[in-house]
Amino acid sequence: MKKILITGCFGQIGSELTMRLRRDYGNDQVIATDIRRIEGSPLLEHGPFEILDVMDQRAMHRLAEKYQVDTLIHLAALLSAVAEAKPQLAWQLNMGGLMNALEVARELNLKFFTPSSIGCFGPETPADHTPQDTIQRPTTMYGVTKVAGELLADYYYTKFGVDTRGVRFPGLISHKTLPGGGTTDYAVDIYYEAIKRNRYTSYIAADTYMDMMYMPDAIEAIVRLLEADPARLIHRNAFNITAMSFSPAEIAASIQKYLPDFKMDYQVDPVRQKIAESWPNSLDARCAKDEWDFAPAYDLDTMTQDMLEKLSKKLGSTTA
Ligand code: VAH
Repeated sequence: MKKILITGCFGQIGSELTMRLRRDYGNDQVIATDIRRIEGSPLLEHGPFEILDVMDQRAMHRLAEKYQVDTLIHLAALLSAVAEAKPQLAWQLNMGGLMNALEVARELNLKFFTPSSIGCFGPETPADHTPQDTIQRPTTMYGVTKVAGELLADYYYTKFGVDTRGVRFPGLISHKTLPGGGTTDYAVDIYYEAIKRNRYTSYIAADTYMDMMYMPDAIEAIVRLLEADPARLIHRNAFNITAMSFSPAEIAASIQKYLPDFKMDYQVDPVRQKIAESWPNSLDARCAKDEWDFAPAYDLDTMTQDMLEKLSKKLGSTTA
Protein backbone atom coordinates (compact mmCIF):
# COMPACT_ATOMS: atom_id res chain seq x y z
CA MET A 1 0.00 0.00 0.00
CA LYS A 2 1.74 3.17 -1.12
CA LYS A 3 -0.82 5.61 -2.55
CA ILE A 4 -4.36 5.71 -1.19
CA LEU A 5 -7.68 7.29 -2.21
CA ILE A 6 -10.24 7.67 0.58
CA THR A 7 -13.95 8.41 0.04
CA GLY A 8 -15.98 10.05 2.80
CA CYS A 9 -12.86 11.66 4.28
CA PHE A 10 -14.81 14.13 6.44
CA GLY A 11 -16.77 11.39 8.20
CA GLN A 12 -16.14 10.09 11.71
CA ILE A 13 -13.64 7.44 10.53
CA GLY A 14 -12.32 9.24 7.44
CA SER A 15 -11.24 12.40 9.23
CA GLU A 16 -8.93 10.46 11.59
CA LEU A 17 -7.87 7.76 9.15
CA THR A 18 -6.73 10.35 6.58
CA MET A 19 -4.44 12.04 9.13
CA ARG A 20 -3.00 8.70 10.31
CA LEU A 21 -2.30 7.47 6.78
CA ARG A 22 -0.67 10.79 5.86
CA ARG A 23 1.54 10.47 8.93
CA ASP A 24 2.48 6.89 8.01
CA TYR A 25 2.79 7.14 4.22
CA GLY A 26 3.34 10.85 3.51
CA ASN A 27 0.91 13.72 2.99
CA ASP A 28 0.93 13.55 -0.80
CA GLN A 29 0.34 9.78 -0.76
CA VAL A 30 -3.21 10.08 0.62
CA ILE A 31 -5.89 11.65 -1.58
CA ALA A 32 -8.84 12.70 0.59
CA THR A 33 -12.22 12.97 -1.15
CA ASP A 34 -15.73 13.84 -0.07
CA ILE A 35 -18.94 15.10 -1.66
CA ARG A 36 -18.39 18.54 -0.16
CA ARG A 37 -15.49 20.64 0.98
CA ILE A 38 -15.36 21.63 4.66
CA GLU A 39 -13.42 24.89 4.81
CA GLY A 40 -10.91 25.06 7.66
CA SER A 41 -10.52 21.30 7.97
CA PRO A 42 -6.88 20.28 8.62
CA LEU A 43 -7.34 17.63 5.90
CA LEU A 44 -7.29 20.46 3.36
CA GLU A 45 -3.94 21.82 4.58
CA HIS A 46 -1.81 18.71 4.69
CA GLY A 47 -2.42 16.88 1.41
CA PRO A 48 -4.49 16.53 -1.78
CA PHE A 49 -8.27 16.91 -1.53
CA GLU A 50 -10.84 16.38 -4.30
CA ILE A 51 -14.62 16.71 -4.42
CA LEU A 52 -16.05 13.28 -5.29
CA ASP A 53 -19.63 12.02 -5.40
CA VAL A 54 -19.27 8.24 -5.02
CA MET A 55 -22.35 7.83 -7.23
CA ASP A 56 -20.15 9.00 -10.15
CA GLN A 57 -18.05 5.96 -11.05
CA ARG A 58 -16.26 7.63 -13.94
CA ALA A 59 -15.20 10.54 -11.75
CA MET A 60 -13.88 8.07 -9.15
CA HIS A 61 -12.00 6.18 -11.87
CA ARG A 62 -10.52 9.42 -13.20
CA LEU A 63 -9.24 10.47 -9.76
CA ALA A 64 -7.77 7.03 -9.04
CA GLU A 65 -5.94 7.16 -12.41
CA LYS A 66 -4.90 10.83 -12.04
CA TYR A 67 -3.15 10.11 -8.74
CA GLN A 68 -2.01 6.58 -9.70
CA VAL A 69 -3.29 5.13 -6.41
CA ASP A 70 -2.82 1.46 -5.48
CA THR A 71 -5.40 1.38 -2.67
CA LEU A 72 -9.03 2.50 -2.40
CA ILE A 73 -10.63 2.94 1.04
CA HIS A 74 -14.37 3.41 0.61
CA LEU A 75 -16.07 4.96 3.65
CA ALA A 76 -18.86 7.12 2.20
CA ALA A 77 -22.22 5.70 3.37
CA LEU A 78 -25.32 6.50 5.45
CA LEU A 79 -25.29 5.19 9.04
CA SER A 80 -28.06 3.21 10.71
CA ALA A 81 -30.48 5.80 12.09
CA VAL A 82 -30.36 8.03 8.99
CA ALA A 83 -30.63 4.95 6.78
CA GLU A 84 -33.75 3.86 8.66
CA ALA A 85 -35.31 7.28 8.05
CA LYS A 86 -34.35 7.25 4.35
CA PRO A 87 -34.16 3.56 3.38
CA GLN A 88 -34.37 3.99 -0.41
CA LEU A 89 -31.62 6.64 -0.44
CA ALA A 90 -29.55 4.45 1.90
CA TRP A 91 -29.78 1.51 -0.52
CA GLN A 92 -28.88 3.70 -3.50
CA LEU A 93 -25.92 5.39 -1.81
CA ASN A 94 -24.57 2.51 0.25
CA MET A 95 -24.86 -0.07 -2.54
CA GLY A 96 -24.43 2.19 -5.58
CA GLY A 97 -21.38 3.84 -4.09
CA LEU A 98 -19.90 0.50 -3.07
CA MET A 99 -20.45 -1.05 -6.50
CA ASN A 100 -18.78 1.96 -8.14
CA ALA A 101 -15.81 1.70 -5.78
CA LEU A 102 -15.44 -2.05 -6.34
CA GLU A 103 -15.61 -1.55 -10.11
CA VAL A 104 -12.83 1.07 -9.96
CA ALA A 105 -10.77 -1.29 -7.78
CA ARG A 106 -11.33 -4.09 -10.32
CA GLU A 107 -10.54 -1.93 -13.38
CA LEU A 108 -7.34 -0.52 -11.81
CA ASN A 109 -6.32 -3.56 -9.73
CA LEU A 110 -6.46 -1.69 -6.42
CA LYS A 111 -6.28 -3.05 -2.87
CA PHE A 112 -9.72 -2.33 -1.36
CA PHE A 113 -11.15 -1.67 2.11
CA THR A 114 -14.70 -0.90 3.13
CA PRO A 115 -16.21 -1.28 6.63
CA SER A 116 -19.12 -3.45 7.61
CA SER A 117 -20.71 -3.14 11.04
CA ILE A 118 -22.30 -5.06 13.88
CA GLY A 119 -25.40 -3.75 12.15
CA CYS A 120 -25.00 -6.69 9.71
CA PHE A 121 -26.50 -8.97 12.36
CA GLY A 122 -30.14 -9.32 13.38
CA PRO A 123 -32.43 -10.70 16.12
CA GLU A 124 -31.79 -14.36 15.15
CA THR A 125 -28.01 -13.94 15.42
CA PRO A 126 -26.51 -15.43 18.63
CA ALA A 127 -26.31 -12.25 20.73
CA ASP A 128 -23.42 -13.12 23.08
CA HIS A 129 -19.91 -13.75 21.74
CA THR A 130 -21.35 -13.55 18.23
CA PRO A 131 -19.30 -15.86 15.98
CA GLN A 132 -17.43 -14.73 12.85
CA ASP A 133 -19.55 -17.04 10.67
CA THR A 134 -23.21 -17.06 11.73
CA ILE A 135 -26.74 -16.16 10.67
CA GLN A 136 -27.12 -12.61 9.34
CA ARG A 137 -30.74 -11.46 8.95
CA PRO A 138 -30.67 -7.77 9.93
CA THR A 139 -33.98 -5.93 10.31
CA THR A 140 -32.66 -2.49 9.27
CA MET A 141 -31.90 -1.10 5.83
CA TYR A 142 -28.42 -0.24 7.10
CA GLY A 143 -27.92 -3.88 8.05
CA VAL A 144 -29.26 -5.09 4.68
CA THR A 145 -26.70 -2.87 2.90
CA LYS A 146 -23.94 -4.14 5.19
CA VAL A 147 -24.70 -7.82 4.56
CA ALA A 148 -25.05 -7.19 0.82
CA GLY A 149 -21.83 -5.18 0.93
CA GLU A 150 -19.93 -7.99 2.66
CA LEU A 151 -21.14 -10.49 0.05
CA LEU A 152 -20.34 -8.11 -2.83
CA ALA A 153 -16.82 -7.46 -1.57
CA ASP A 154 -16.23 -11.23 -1.12
CA TYR A 155 -17.60 -11.78 -4.66
CA TYR A 156 -15.13 -9.27 -6.12
CA TYR A 157 -12.34 -11.16 -4.35
CA THR A 158 -13.36 -14.65 -5.48
CA LYS A 159 -14.66 -13.74 -8.97
CA PHE A 160 -12.19 -11.00 -10.02
CA GLY A 161 -9.27 -11.39 -7.63
CA VAL A 162 -9.71 -7.89 -6.16
CA ASP A 163 -7.82 -7.75 -2.83
CA THR A 164 -10.87 -6.75 -0.76
CA ARG A 165 -10.69 -6.56 3.03
CA GLY A 166 -13.15 -5.34 5.67
CA VAL A 167 -14.10 -5.32 9.33
CA ARG A 168 -17.42 -5.27 11.18
CA PHE A 169 -17.04 -2.12 13.26
CA PRO A 170 -18.79 -1.79 16.60
CA GLY A 171 -19.87 1.65 17.76
CA LEU A 172 -16.92 4.02 17.36
CA ILE A 173 -16.11 6.71 19.88
CA SER A 174 -13.96 9.72 19.00
CA HIS A 175 -13.19 13.15 20.42
CA LYS A 176 -12.16 14.59 17.05
CA THR A 177 -15.20 14.25 14.81
CA LEU A 178 -18.83 13.95 15.81
CA PRO A 179 -20.60 10.91 14.27
CA GLY A 180 -23.53 11.47 11.97
CA GLY A 181 -26.80 9.59 12.36
CA GLY A 182 -25.73 6.38 14.08
CA THR A 183 -27.44 4.37 16.81
CA THR A 184 -24.29 4.17 18.93
CA ASP A 185 -23.73 7.95 18.82
CA TYR A 186 -25.04 8.22 22.40
CA ALA A 187 -21.65 6.88 23.54
CA VAL A 188 -20.00 9.95 22.00
CA ASP A 189 -22.66 12.52 22.92
CA ILE A 190 -22.50 11.48 26.59
CA TYR A 191 -18.88 12.64 26.94
CA TYR A 192 -19.59 16.03 25.36
CA GLU A 193 -22.61 16.53 27.62
CA ALA A 194 -20.64 15.38 30.68
CA ILE A 195 -18.11 18.14 30.06
CA LYS A 196 -20.68 20.79 29.10
CA ARG A 197 -23.51 20.05 31.57
CA ASN A 198 -22.29 17.23 33.87
CA ARG A 199 -25.45 15.33 32.90
CA TYR A 200 -26.83 13.37 29.95
CA THR A 201 -30.22 12.09 28.82
CA SER A 202 -29.69 8.77 27.01
CA TYR A 203 -31.91 7.73 24.09
CA ILE A 204 -30.82 4.11 24.59
CA ALA A 205 -32.16 2.18 27.61
CA ALA A 206 -29.90 1.68 30.63
CA ASP A 207 -29.31 -2.06 30.21
CA THR A 208 -28.81 -2.23 26.42
CA TYR A 209 -25.41 -3.72 25.61
CA MET A 210 -23.56 -2.95 22.35
CA ASP A 211 -20.01 -3.51 21.21
CA MET A 212 -17.87 -0.37 21.15
CA MET A 213 -14.33 0.73 20.30
CA TYR A 214 -12.24 3.84 20.79
CA MET A 215 -11.30 5.45 17.46
CA PRO A 216 -7.49 5.03 17.86
CA ASP A 217 -8.06 1.25 18.00
CA ALA A 218 -10.36 1.38 14.97
CA ILE A 219 -7.79 3.29 12.90
CA GLU A 220 -5.02 0.89 13.96
CA ALA A 221 -7.24 -2.05 12.96
CA ILE A 222 -7.75 -0.67 9.42
CA VAL A 223 -4.01 -0.09 8.90
CA ARG A 224 -3.06 -3.47 10.38
CA LEU A 225 -5.60 -5.35 8.23
CA LEU A 226 -4.54 -3.55 5.05
CA GLU A 227 -0.88 -4.32 5.77
CA ALA A 228 -1.58 -7.95 6.74
CA ASP A 229 0.00 -10.82 4.79
CA PRO A 230 -2.81 -12.00 2.46
CA ALA A 231 -1.59 -15.61 2.87
CA ARG A 232 -2.79 -15.48 6.51
CA LEU A 233 -6.31 -14.30 5.67
CA ILE A 234 -8.94 -17.01 5.81
CA HIS A 235 -11.72 -14.41 5.99
CA ARG A 236 -11.92 -11.08 4.19
CA ASN A 237 -15.31 -9.37 4.36
CA ALA A 238 -15.75 -8.83 7.09
CA PHE A 239 -13.88 -9.52 10.34
CA ASN A 240 -15.65 -9.21 13.70
CA ILE A 241 -13.71 -6.71 15.78
CA THR A 242 -14.51 -5.20 19.17
CA ALA A 243 -12.74 -3.73 22.19
CA MET A 244 -15.50 -3.63 24.77
CA SER A 245 -19.22 -4.16 25.31
CA PHE A 246 -21.11 -1.85 27.63
CA SER A 247 -24.54 -0.45 28.43
CA PRO A 248 -25.50 3.21 28.99
CA ALA A 249 -25.56 2.53 32.74
CA GLU A 250 -21.98 1.24 32.61
CA ILE A 251 -20.56 4.15 30.61
CA ALA A 252 -22.29 6.51 33.04
CA ALA A 253 -20.63 4.70 35.97
CA SER A 254 -17.26 4.97 34.20
CA ILE A 255 -17.71 8.74 33.79
CA GLN A 256 -18.67 9.03 37.46
CA LYS A 257 -15.27 7.62 38.41
CA TYR A 258 -13.84 10.90 37.06
CA LEU A 259 -16.89 13.20 37.46
CA PRO A 260 -18.56 11.98 40.69
CA ASP A 261 -21.50 14.39 40.32
CA PHE A 262 -22.32 13.34 36.74
CA LYS A 263 -26.04 12.57 36.37
CA MET A 264 -27.71 10.30 33.79
CA ASP A 265 -31.38 9.95 32.92
CA TYR A 266 -33.28 8.32 30.05
CA GLN A 267 -35.71 9.26 27.28
CA VAL A 268 -35.63 6.17 25.10
CA ASP A 269 -35.95 6.74 21.34
CA PRO A 270 -38.03 3.75 20.17
CA VAL A 271 -36.49 3.75 16.66
CA ARG A 272 -32.87 3.66 17.78
CA GLN A 273 -33.69 1.40 20.74
CA LYS A 274 -35.24 -1.13 18.34
CA ILE A 275 -32.15 -0.98 16.14
CA ALA A 276 -29.84 -1.41 19.16
CA GLU A 277 -31.82 -4.40 20.45
CA SER A 278 -31.49 -6.13 17.07
CA TRP A 279 -27.69 -6.01 17.31
CA PRO A 280 -25.41 -8.37 19.32
CA ASN A 281 -24.44 -7.78 22.93
CA SER A 282 -20.83 -8.87 22.31
CA LEU A 283 -18.75 -10.14 19.39
CA ASP A 284 -16.17 -12.94 19.16
CA ALA A 285 -13.11 -11.29 17.51
CA ARG A 286 -10.92 -14.41 17.54
CA CYS A 287 -10.50 -14.62 13.74
CA ALA A 288 -9.18 -11.03 13.55
CA LYS A 289 -6.72 -11.81 16.35
CA ASP A 290 -5.58 -15.08 14.74
CA GLU A 291 -5.40 -13.92 11.12
CA TRP A 292 -3.93 -10.39 11.41
CA ASP A 293 -3.05 -9.80 15.10
CA PHE A 294 -5.92 -7.46 15.96
CA ALA A 295 -5.25 -6.09 19.45
CA PRO A 296 -7.26 -3.16 20.84
CA ALA A 297 -5.50 -1.03 23.46
CA TYR A 298 -8.38 0.82 25.14
CA ASP A 299 -11.03 -0.44 27.56
CA LEU A 300 -13.99 1.55 28.91
CA ASP A 301 -12.18 3.32 31.74
CA THR A 302 -9.02 4.22 29.79
CA MET A 303 -11.21 5.49 26.94
CA THR A 304 -13.30 7.54 29.39
CA GLN A 305 -10.21 9.08 30.93
CA ASP A 306 -8.80 10.04 27.52
CA MET A 307 -12.13 11.32 26.15
CA LEU A 308 -12.74 13.54 29.19
CA GLU A 309 -9.19 14.91 29.09
CA LYS A 310 -9.25 15.66 25.35
CA LEU A 311 -12.79 17.13 25.40
CA SER A 312 -12.01 19.32 28.41
CA LYS A 313 -9.23 20.92 26.37
CA LYS A 314 -11.33 21.02 23.16
CA LEU A 315 -14.36 22.59 24.87
CA GLY A 316 -12.30 24.78 27.17
CA SER A 317 -13.88 23.36 30.29
CA THR A 318 -12.30 22.38 33.58
CA THR A 319 -15.06 19.93 34.63
CA ALA A 320 -12.79 16.88 34.32
C1 VAH B 1 -24.18 3.30 13.59
N1 VAH B 1 -21.98 4.01 14.39
O1 VAH B 1 -24.58 3.46 14.75
C2 VAH B 1 -22.68 3.18 13.38
C3 VAH B 1 -22.21 1.75 13.52
C4 VAH B 1 -22.27 -0.29 14.96
C5 VAH B 1 -22.84 1.06 14.72
O2 VAH B 1 -22.40 1.01 12.37
O3 VAH B 1 -24.92 3.22 12.64
